Amino acid sequence: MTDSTTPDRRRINVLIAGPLHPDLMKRLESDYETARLWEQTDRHEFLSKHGMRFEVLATSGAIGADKALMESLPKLELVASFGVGVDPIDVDAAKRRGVAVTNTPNVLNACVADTALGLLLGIARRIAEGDRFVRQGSWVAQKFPLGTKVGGKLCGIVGMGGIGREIARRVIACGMRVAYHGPNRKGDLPYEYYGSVIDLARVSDVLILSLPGGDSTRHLVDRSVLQALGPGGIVVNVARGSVVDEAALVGALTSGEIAGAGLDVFENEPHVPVALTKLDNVLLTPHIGSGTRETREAMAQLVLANIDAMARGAPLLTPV
Ligand code: 8YV
Repeated sequence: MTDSTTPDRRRINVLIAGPLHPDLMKRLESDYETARLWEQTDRHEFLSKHGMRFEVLATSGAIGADKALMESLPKLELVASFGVGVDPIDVDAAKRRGVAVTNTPNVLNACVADTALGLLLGIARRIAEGDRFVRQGSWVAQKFPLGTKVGGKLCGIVGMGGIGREIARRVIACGMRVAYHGPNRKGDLPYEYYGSVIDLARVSDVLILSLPGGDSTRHLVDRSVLQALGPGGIVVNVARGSVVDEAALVGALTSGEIAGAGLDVFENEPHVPVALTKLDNVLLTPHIGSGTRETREAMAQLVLANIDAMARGAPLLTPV
């Protein structure tokens, strides 16, 4: 409901940084004055001519928003991002300027956790490998090698936020035990806490990564962590490619220093090291963690709700 004191939603100008979810784009373009930044032939000229207009920058965890872009928008009040991870957004620069940043937490927890469980079972039970085996007609001539039971094993979760908690519930349903690492011990959780990732890796059979990306977590999982996990160990990454030293991971998978990996994220997406594509003990997905129709729709709604709140002068729903 609007009254004479609340700003007219149509007067909010939204700069769309790159291609977003189709329904989100449709709603933004019907409800607000918008422009598509990525379609401008001369981005620099466009920003110097029209940068003054925009109060909102709509972006995503894949597209981001750097300091230079935000500086070219002098009236910017809100960076509304589609996705929970804000690592490609210069949040500090935004905050210094008094620009709010919103993301889309929680609505994607279940689907990202489902993806992690799928990758774990896919590797432990050799599901994609079995699919290739059947399709190639190998079944008639050979026995398929045995997999690994996950029940009874210890699942180390790195990053016990909303997604980590959902992963814990799922692996417990499979009979696994859970321990975790993160910046803080969570008083409400019964799982064992480890203050360092290497100590967690040492006791874990499986390491699932569900922590934020960014400078502070870059290459947190390095060669020493992979060695600590050991030759029976499985790594599952649904966080960011940057949290793993990818070269060390390829080395550990090739040499048998760890048993396998299920990877939804990579250091240089959409490029994946060729060496990974050659390995049978690796399951690769194209950053599909939150990629269901239902969850992407919920994320789009949350982006819109944040922009709408800003336009009405109401509190933001999910500020970072
Ligand atoms: C999205 C993600 O696919 O939420 C995140 O941080 O990585 C994914 O859910 C991505 O952000 C959308 O661009």
